[in-house]
Amino acid sequence: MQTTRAAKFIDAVSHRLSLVVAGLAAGLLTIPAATARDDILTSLQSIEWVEENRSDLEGLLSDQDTATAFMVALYGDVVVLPNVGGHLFIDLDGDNGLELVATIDYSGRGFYASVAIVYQNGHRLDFQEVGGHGGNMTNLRNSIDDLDGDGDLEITIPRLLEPYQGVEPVPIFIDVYHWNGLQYIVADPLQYEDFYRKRVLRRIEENLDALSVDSASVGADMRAALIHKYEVEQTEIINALQ
Ligand SMILES: [Ca+2]
Ligand SMILES: [Ca+2]
Repeated sequence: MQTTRAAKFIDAVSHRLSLVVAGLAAGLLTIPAATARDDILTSLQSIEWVEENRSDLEGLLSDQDTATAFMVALYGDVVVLPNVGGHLFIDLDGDNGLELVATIDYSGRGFYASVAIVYQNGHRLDFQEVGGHGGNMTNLRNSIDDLDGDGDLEITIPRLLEPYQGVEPVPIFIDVYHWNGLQYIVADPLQYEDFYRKRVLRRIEENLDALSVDSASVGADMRAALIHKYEVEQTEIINALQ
């Protein structure tokens, strides 16, 4: 019964989306109309977010535009509209229920610094946002991993340690966000010491080693800026693990 109802919703939305896509192709629309946004939200509220429905869920949010339209409808009246970069349905806590994770840009310039996590709660969709400290997330899939092997997935989000200045590389700190039973919160780095020491710190040290050799492929100014970046990152991690 529920599947039939869901299928009807999907048909209705598919039809609506095909009009939107046609509009986009014709250059007539930049974002789906409000009614289409509400249809996407209604459809996603009406379908059970489980592994068995993954293809339907992914069909409803088939690209960046539909994912953005969904988030705009979900957030409701907000002053600054979210733009979705990457998104995926994934079971974060191993209960067979899928969650939606999406990178969000608020600048309009493609800085995906925030991560939205959407959970199904009966017919309601709850959401929270984490991060938002300036680091740009370019690969969402690589930012989700079970870092401590307890079955729950952590989300890693870069945080800028210094403000952007032109084209110079900026030092970042990778924050780990983990599930506390109610929501995702930033973790104490000491709880993920292996991740920081064996993965993050090791990579920084490899980069510093490579930069210690004068290389023709990197100009002197860039080399100095990169060494500064990695040294700041190295210090920050060592301090955080004390
Ligand atoms: Ca789940
Ligand atoms: Ca974990």
